[in-house]
Amino acid sequence: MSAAKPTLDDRIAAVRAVTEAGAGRIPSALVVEAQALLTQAEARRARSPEHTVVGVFGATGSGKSSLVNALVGDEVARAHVRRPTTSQALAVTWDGSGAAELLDWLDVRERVERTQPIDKRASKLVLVDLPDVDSVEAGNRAIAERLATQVDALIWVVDPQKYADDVLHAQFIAPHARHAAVTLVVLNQIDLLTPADGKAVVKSLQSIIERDGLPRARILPVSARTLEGIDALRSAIGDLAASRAVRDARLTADVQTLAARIDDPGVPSRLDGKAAVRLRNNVGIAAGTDVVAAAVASSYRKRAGQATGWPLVSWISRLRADPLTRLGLKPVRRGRDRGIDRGIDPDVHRTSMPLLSAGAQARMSLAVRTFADDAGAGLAAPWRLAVRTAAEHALDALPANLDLAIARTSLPARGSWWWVLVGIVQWVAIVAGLGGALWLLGAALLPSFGMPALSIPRIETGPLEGWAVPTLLIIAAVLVGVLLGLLAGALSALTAAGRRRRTRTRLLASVDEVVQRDVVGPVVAELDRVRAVAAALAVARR
Ligand SMILES: Nc1nc2c(ncn2[C@@H]2O[C@H](COP(=O)(O)OP(=O)(O)OP(=O)(O)O)[C@@H](O)[C@H]2O)c(=O)[nH]1
Ligand SMILES: [Mg+2]
Repeated sequence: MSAAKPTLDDRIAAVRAVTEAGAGRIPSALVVEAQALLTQAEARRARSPEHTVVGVFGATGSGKSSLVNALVGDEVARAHVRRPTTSQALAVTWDGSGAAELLDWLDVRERVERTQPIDKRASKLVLVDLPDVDSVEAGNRAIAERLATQVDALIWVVDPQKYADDVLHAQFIAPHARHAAVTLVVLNQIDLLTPADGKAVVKSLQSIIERDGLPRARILPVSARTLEGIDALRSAIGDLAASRAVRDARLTADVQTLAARIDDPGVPSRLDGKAAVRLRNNVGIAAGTDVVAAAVASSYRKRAGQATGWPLVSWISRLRADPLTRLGLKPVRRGRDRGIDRGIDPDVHRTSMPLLSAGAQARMSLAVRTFADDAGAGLAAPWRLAVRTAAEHALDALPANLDLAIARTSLPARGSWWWVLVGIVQWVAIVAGLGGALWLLGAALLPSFGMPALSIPRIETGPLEGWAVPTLLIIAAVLVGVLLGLLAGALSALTAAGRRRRTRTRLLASVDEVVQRDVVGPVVAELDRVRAVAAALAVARR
């Protein structure tokens, strides 16, 4: 950990970050408390930062009001044997009207002003006498409890009879243990004890206070009646008033206490690239990337067959619908370029791929949930849930978005340059074959119509010696047609396989874009939130 402690400003900023990034993930009651604390911190810091408000708290009859009078050296507060006596907070100031706004905010109406500070460093002190914290009067208790959360420093006043009172310690002193640095514990009425008893009570009180969680809190034995120990108390209050850190210490402790009550979100595991690739592949399969890739390949083979097959039979395959058209991915003619048109109005041009089957839908959900759960492993339950929700949120729109992405992907559906060549050769062969046939037919039939006979030349040398040229023409035409058909078929199968791979790659890239935007992005954002909250909590707690 770095050496420098965070400033109060850092801590307040951290709490703000926690409430903002943690909303919906941190129990809302805690968020509300944090917001209230921020409001309070801002309010206190905006008012008289040079004043130190010290509140005098304790059970009824412990002598709070008497103590305030003893400190001030004047009867400013009403002390009485009647219980409870004080029912309103009373502030003593030594600073004219300087603290008025602060006292308005504290809602302390009764105010008295004196000119002689109780300690030379205490001119900016605001000493507040309070009603009893454990009062039978609910109103008294409420005032004391409220001010205990607002004052900069606390003085707990106990007396020899009730110094060990359980309720006082458990319900009032212990909950403010975090404020030990700005807390004084005063054992009043020591005039009622022998010096030896006084020592024993201080010792006993010390151990109780330690148990309350304030091991270093100072215990000051005093008597408001005989004024024993009052100077030491004045000087201790002077220490508090002189320290600029006191006001910050109180708010710092409040921030620390609150931050400690907020559960750690946990440490997000690093999102590994393989998980995103698995997600993309599974979502891609569910969305039909393989189906489209297969359709691109078979569309290519079909059109290649039409263009390069033996023309006398290849027309038959025209009767079959193009596999891409069947998916709503239409190969369109643009100039000489046969390809899938890009930038078709996406609202009009949708693929007519069947809506996701139940199986595909299940596969997609499983892929998304697995990804989210892997990403959220290591997080506390509410954060794991938030990661899952972020990913699941995408599931509603995912099929439509993927459909659109697939429809918009430019597919390698163009024909090949060699189709035309092969097509021309096929037709030349047909014409040559037909020529040979007509030749033979003419030679056979013309004499019977009284026309001059057609001569039929024959090959005179070589292995084909004796074969009639028209016959050879026919045989060559058929051979060329069949062989060329076979060759073109093999070539188109090879090309189609390549197209299939390329289609798959392109579609997966499109799917990846959607998956990154709809699923990975929100999950990463949630993990960033976790890190932000964890870091802010660490600052607020330190
Ligand atoms: N012997 C003795 N009596 C004290 C001392 N301090 C206060 N008393 C008496 O204790 C009684 C209660 O004193 P208060 O000052 O009114 O007590 P408080 O804590 O302000 O009481 P509430 O306002 O009711 O909460 C009074 O009768 C005081 O005279 C002290 O140091 N020694
Ligand atoms: Mg009183």
